Amino acid sequence: MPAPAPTAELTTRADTLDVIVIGAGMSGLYQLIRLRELGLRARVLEAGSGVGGTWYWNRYPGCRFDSESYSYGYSFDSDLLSEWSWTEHFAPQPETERYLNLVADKYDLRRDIQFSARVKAAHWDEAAGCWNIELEDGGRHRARFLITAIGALSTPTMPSFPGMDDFKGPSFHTGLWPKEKVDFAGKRVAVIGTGASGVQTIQEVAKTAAQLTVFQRTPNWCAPLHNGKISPEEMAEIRTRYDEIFQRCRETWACFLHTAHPQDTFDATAEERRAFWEKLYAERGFGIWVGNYQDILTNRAANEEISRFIADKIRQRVKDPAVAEKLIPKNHGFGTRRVPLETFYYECYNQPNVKLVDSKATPIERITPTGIRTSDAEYEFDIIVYATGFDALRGAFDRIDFRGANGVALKDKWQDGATSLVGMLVDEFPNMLMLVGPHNALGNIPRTIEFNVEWVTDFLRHLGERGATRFEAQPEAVAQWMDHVMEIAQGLLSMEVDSWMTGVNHNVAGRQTRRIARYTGSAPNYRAWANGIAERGYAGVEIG
Ligand code: N01
Repeated sequence: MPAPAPTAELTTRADTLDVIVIGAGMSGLYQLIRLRELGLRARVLEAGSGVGGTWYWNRYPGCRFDSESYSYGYSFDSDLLSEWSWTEHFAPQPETERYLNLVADKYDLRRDIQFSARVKAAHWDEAAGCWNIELEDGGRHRARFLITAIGALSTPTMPSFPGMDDFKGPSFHTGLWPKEKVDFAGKRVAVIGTGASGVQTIQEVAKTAAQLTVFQRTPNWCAPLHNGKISPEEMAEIRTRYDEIFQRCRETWACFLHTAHPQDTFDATAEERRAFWEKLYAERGFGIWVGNYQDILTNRAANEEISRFIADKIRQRVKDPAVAEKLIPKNHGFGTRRVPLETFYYECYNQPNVKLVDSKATPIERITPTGIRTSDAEYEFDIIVYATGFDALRGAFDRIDFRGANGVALKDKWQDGATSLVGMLVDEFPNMLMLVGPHNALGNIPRTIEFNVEWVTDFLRHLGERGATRFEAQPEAVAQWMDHVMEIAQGLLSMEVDSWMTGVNHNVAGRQTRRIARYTGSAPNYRAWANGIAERGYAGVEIG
């Protein structure tokens, strides 16, 4: 990977930039490209030593995305689409990191990125009409506009078991994985957590570890990924369909290739349902979750029916019935939390070197110098992996001291839940824009990233054409959007369940109550709302 660009010049520059972007992940990189096209002087501040964001930090074994690779990459550059080849239907992390480095090289982005620059504070200076940015290392910047590209799932969270610092072996959080290879061969390994990161880690570590013990507090409903290699011939064929692929992603509910089947569960006969579900279960990707009958996430009886189907699959795949029962979620229905996609995950529990511990029944009491003590046993480990998730959506914002007009702190403003206008603007925070902020349409995230970046770019162009120097979302427009966000989430079974999607993280103070933290309507609906603002001359945004 190319070395980071020298940054001394950037940190000592005293003049005011047009734009500061925080974060050099997928959104920050694309935003920088567009800002340059507008002729704006922009700098990206990145905490890591390389580009990639999620794909820079999450290097855990088996890490990959669950969107089809060819629906995940950038769509804006036809040369890039012609030149880049995905080698798997669901690319692993090293490939995606290479891809994002290629983009950084192709557009010579590194000269405007300051690496190892973690932003500590961003304060709006009303008199000067600009943002003052302070880095953890004391470096400072000033810019007229501030764009956050800090990710939705970018702030890893650790549990607070007593004795965590006493463990003598190495321990890692999946979201802060070291660059050096971690060798599990012949080791006794613990994995705590069974979300999407835990599942991917477990199925990989199980291949080589002498002994793998999985500490599961809440089982998740997992379904097969059905990954596979893409041959050069197949890639050539995929390239001819890129227009169609991206058009499909623009039309579907959550920007995936899959979208809900336009029929209710009980409008099909029992035989039709079974045949349909067998087909989805055997297909690649998220079809079983987002391509299912349209009512499985709103109709309780329908949800119970599909949950029974998946539970039977788990029972068929796990030999020990007691272990199978532990792996079947009992407190939430299928799809009401993020469905981890897996590759022989359930079969791991048939291996003699893999053990499942129900850490709700027998909670972890402490980490010891040599392992983990639960309420009923003492385990010895060489390596502990924390797959314990993220302070989602608001976490990255809380960790920077954002101060808007009259010194208002974003953290205080969002104490009872984030508020925004289309997930991109916040009232009282002038000249600040968020890429994939709270209440954005998530789903296949790069598609929303491209939409957000293009919306922000058009908005900045509009400001430039008007000679405007200040903008701020109007509280009435924020309230109207938030009413819509709340209303559209009514009746969703997922709103009855604790998960990062409902803003719950028991490892973070103030995150114990469920809130509507993301936009649960369709991506086309989200885009229509945001485009409507633009079409009405940025109605709801005060421009001066
Ligand atoms: O995090 P999670 P994740 N004691 O929050 C457990 C995206 N992603 O990193 O459920 C014991 O889902 C916790 O238990 P519980 C994707 O959107 C995408 O796995 O709270 N256990 C849970 O099992 C995903 O949804 C991809 O009871 C504790 C786990 O840790 C999101 O990132 C791959 C605990 C956390 O699961 C987050 O996934 C990976 C404690 N104190 C991630 N604290 C792909 O695209 C937490 N847990 C493939």
